[in-house]
Amino acid sequence: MKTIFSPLHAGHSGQTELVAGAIVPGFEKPSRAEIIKARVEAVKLGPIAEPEPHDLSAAKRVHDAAYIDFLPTVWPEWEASGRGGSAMPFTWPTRGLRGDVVPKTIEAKLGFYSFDAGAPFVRGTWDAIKSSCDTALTAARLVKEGQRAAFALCRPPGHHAGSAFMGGYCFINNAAVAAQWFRDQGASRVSILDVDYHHGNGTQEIFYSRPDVQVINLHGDPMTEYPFFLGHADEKGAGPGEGFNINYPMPFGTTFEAWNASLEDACRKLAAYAPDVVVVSLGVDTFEKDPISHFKLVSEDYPRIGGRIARLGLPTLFVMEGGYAVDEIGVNAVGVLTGFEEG
Ligand code: SP5
Ligand code: ZN
Repeated sequence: MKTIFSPLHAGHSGQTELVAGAIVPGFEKPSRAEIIKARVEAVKLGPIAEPEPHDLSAAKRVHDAAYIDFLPTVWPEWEASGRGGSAMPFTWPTRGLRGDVVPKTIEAKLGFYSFDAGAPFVRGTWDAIKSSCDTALTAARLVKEGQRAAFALCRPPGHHAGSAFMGGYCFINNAAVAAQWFRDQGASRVSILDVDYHHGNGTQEIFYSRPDVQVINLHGDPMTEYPFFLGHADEKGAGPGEGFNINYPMPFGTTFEAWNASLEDACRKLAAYAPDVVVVSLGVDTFEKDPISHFKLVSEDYPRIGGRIARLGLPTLFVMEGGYAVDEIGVNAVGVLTGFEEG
């Protein structure tokens, strides 16, 4: 399958994040994408091409226009104000505060448009965000034009970004933008299968009331795992979307055997929905050595995941999400893709 990759991701570099009370180097770093790209080349998965630029109208189909228009202003405004480090918020309009008035000061605007401090900006961040979204849309077009599958090697990732919020290393929800683009191109139904370790809270929020995009998530139980405030099994969709959001929260220590039982159930529900296309939010932070996660998958498991997805027999867009065990990220992520091609 073809891979779409943009070198502009690399400008989103040197960010810091707040973990356990300390400002530390970001886990979501450029080497992640470079190592996956090197593995795509090493196993000869297929050609690698750069994304075509798109305007922001596709992103605005799933995100508030004001939120998207805010993103390119963050770094220039942060820098012009004399602030240093990475641009990130430290205050949020939580319950009881005014969430309907956009303040004027940059860190307050960041708080208004985020759910955590986990989506820091540096100088190259906006260009990386834009190129990551373009990567998903360019790969989506390959699938729309008849390829069985394509790999959007997106960085930064997207599944924690909601209609008007960033967080968790995510700014634009690349998978959601692609799913909506497929709908706008004539697909009747689209399924998003999110296998990242963390719940795709942004994706769920975007499509929660819609029957035309099925959202399925396999993830760490939000009672004990980030992002904590969404992803429970009783969240099944609202109104016309009821029944089209499916969550499989799992405990710390989950091994492939138990995880795969969830995948099997997910694939049965996905097949019953009979979508025209599948968008896979591909995170490999389920890996046993992931530094911020608590599942126990091993490298040999990833091709089996790809093989199961292939047996759905549907056009498939893979969109890169998380995975922080950098040494093995290429083997694991590309393992899913080679497993798909052999499946
Ligand atoms: C796309 C994606 O995978 N985003 C994940 C964002 C996770 N951010 C919260 C990280 C919390 C880490 N806490 C454990 C630190 C262990 N040293
Ligand atoms: Zn993740």
